[in-house]
Amino acid sequence: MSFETISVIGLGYIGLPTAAMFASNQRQVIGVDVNKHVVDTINAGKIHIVEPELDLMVKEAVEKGFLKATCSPQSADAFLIAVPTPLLPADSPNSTPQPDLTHIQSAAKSIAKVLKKGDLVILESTSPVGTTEKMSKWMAEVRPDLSFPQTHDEASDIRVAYCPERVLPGHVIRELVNNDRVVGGMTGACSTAAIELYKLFVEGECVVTNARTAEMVKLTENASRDVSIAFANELSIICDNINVDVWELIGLANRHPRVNILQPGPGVGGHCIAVDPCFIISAVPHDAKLMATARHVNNSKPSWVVEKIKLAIANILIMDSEKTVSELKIACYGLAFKPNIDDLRESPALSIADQVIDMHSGVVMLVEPNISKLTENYNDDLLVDFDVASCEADIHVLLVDHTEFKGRRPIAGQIIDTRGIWK
Ligand code: SAJ
Repeated sequence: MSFETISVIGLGYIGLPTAAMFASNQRQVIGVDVNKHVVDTINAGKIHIVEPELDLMVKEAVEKGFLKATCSPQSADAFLIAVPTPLLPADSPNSTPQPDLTHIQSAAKSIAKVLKKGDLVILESTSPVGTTEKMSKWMAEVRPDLSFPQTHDEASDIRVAYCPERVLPGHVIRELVNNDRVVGGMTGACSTAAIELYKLFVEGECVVTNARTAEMVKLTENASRDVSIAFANELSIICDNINVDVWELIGLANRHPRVNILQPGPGVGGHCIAVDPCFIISAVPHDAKLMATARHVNNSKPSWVVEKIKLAIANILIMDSEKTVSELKIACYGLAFKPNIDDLRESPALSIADQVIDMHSGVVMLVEPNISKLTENYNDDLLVDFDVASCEADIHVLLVDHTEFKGRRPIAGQIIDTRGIWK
């Protein structure tokens, strides 16, 4: 089996680094994305996301002719699908949102047109259990002339596997190489082909299972982290009530050899931990009680932080009766969903900043060192430097523990530190 040409569908936070890894291993890589701006940016040797080392890898791969991007799929020996699987809006406030598989469906149908006998198709997008089987059926509907694993088992023309990505944003390149991979082929032959493909750059172990288990592994990893963070967030609320420093508490408890509590924060963000547990909960709502509660605890943390801000405003006004609300300046430090990245998706920090902008009649300042411009929904004046905010604001709300915020802190004003770095 040789994979001379590899196509990656979806050139986002996972697809683009994966495409760059294959290209830097001298394979011809065709990146496919529906967004023309993304395609043009990559073909110009540039990138549209922030990820250490990725810019140089893409530049070199494009210059050497190993990576090109296009809006429509072309023939290749292997296809990797890394498109988003967002959640659909919930039907009611109490129902769990359902996953939206339309991007996978349209990717599968579009690559089906260019498939040839012997090709390998791998789904990497985080997906509910059973999606790989559905994807294979969608491709079979378009190509009745080819055989697929669900009908022809080991003898199928097309090999299909689910292999979840597990890389941590900010460390993607290193983790793509070093992490172990779970390889869930629909048949043994599918797994063997997928391992051969990943071994082009993966130095971690490739562990074989079936597609359904591989899908559940990915969901389980992120649901487990969500539950652990919910425990830390609940502790932070309890500690605030009983006047105990939660960070000192966790540091001390973690000295126990079998205790490893995670860190509290303003809530859980990103496109994975805050989303993936819902893929389990929506499938088995009566059984996934702990996961549903964890989601509720983490989802309600931003509102708790906003209440803290309201309390700080009230306290200042009580202490200084000359002041009016509109004279108070509030600074929010950090908008990204976690430290040292520019990614605002599902960011609790951004949601808190939005609520502050909506509720506060005075000046609001946003400090986000990883972003030079906010979207058109925001006034350009909102984004200010750390030094301006830390000198001028009356209330300082630390939302993300970016490296730039460590080792310096505002000298005056009230501090609401959701990350425990300005203690
Ligand atoms: N967070 C806390 N406290 C913590 C750890 C995280 O509040 O102690 C918050 C972060 O601030 C952030 C959110 O959780 O808002 C998620 O951040 P994260 O660093 O836990 O995870 P992600 O979303 O960047 O990446 C996760 C990783 N999954 C696990 O660690 C199990 C990564 O390995 C996955 O590849 C990724 O999801 C994914 O793509 O699914």
